[in-house]
Amino acid sequence: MSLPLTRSAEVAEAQAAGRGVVALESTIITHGMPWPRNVETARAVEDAVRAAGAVPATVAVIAGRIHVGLEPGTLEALAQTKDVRKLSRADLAAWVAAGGTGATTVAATMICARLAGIAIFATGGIGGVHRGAEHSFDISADLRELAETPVTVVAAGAKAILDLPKTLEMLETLGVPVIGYRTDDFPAFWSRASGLAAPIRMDTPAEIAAAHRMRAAMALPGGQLVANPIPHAAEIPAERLAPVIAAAQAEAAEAGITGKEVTPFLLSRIFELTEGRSLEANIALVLNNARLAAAIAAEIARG
Ligand code: PSU
Ligand code: MN
Repeated sequence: MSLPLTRSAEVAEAQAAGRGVVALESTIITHGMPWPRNVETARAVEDAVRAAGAVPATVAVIAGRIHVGLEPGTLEALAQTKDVRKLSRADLAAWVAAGGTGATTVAATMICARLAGIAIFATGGIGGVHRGAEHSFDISADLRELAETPVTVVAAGAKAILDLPKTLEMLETLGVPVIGYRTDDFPAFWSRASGLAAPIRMDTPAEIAAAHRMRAAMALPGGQLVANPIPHAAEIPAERLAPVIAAAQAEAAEAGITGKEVTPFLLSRIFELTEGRSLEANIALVLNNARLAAAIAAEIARG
């Protein structure tokens, strides 16, 4: 059976020429940010990757095909579509087989990146262990994917809506290298520091690329998580966010939100409660991650 996978012309040319390619997810567009900032951000992130010398490959499922690199019109249409399906590892294959359209999470984007031969992926924050997971068992499939799929993921740590100590423990259990980029502190998405130690520290894209290649040489399954702190100017101090997160969490519990609705619900409530400041920070950190991922991709392409 041949894989229903379509590369954009830009991605196909870059791969043929051995240039760096950076995968980008689409759930952040459809479920993580409101229209029209979502499509503006998606375009700005693609441009940031190009400006840094690599080629962007935004991933989504369109009418039963995995698209690696979206044409501008397709990106815009996806960003405007309401109730787009959020696809993770569990539903990706079933949805593609059924001819559906959907946005890929970190886990699903990693799978598609591997299928397309892309080693590096930039996003905002990965999913992780939710607060109260000891009762809800809500742990993102992103963590297991990092343990299985050999893609280096650049994120601003894990979203502060999560239980960060448990998320780090889980990553350690799964054997996922967590690399603080120019920091000893694991970043907390909207804030530069979580107060938790980053298990590994690296200060250059070349070191991250070398570790990526060494994992391949050792035939280790799984990827690396590069935790890149939000730029100083864009950060929201953790103390300011704590009550907002607590309020959003209480509302989610009150409303009985479960499963894949939890993360989008919390993000949109935090956006409303911070009067949009959380979104500005989110955009700044995604751009910052795209630039670093492009630099790592260029190093990996250099070989
Ligand atoms: N980071 C963001 N916005 C998002 C997400 C991450 O800034 O919307 C998405 C990613 O696609 C991530 C997903 O993979 O949330 C995690 O969802 P869950 O917790 O249901 O696994
Ligand atoms: Mn979940």
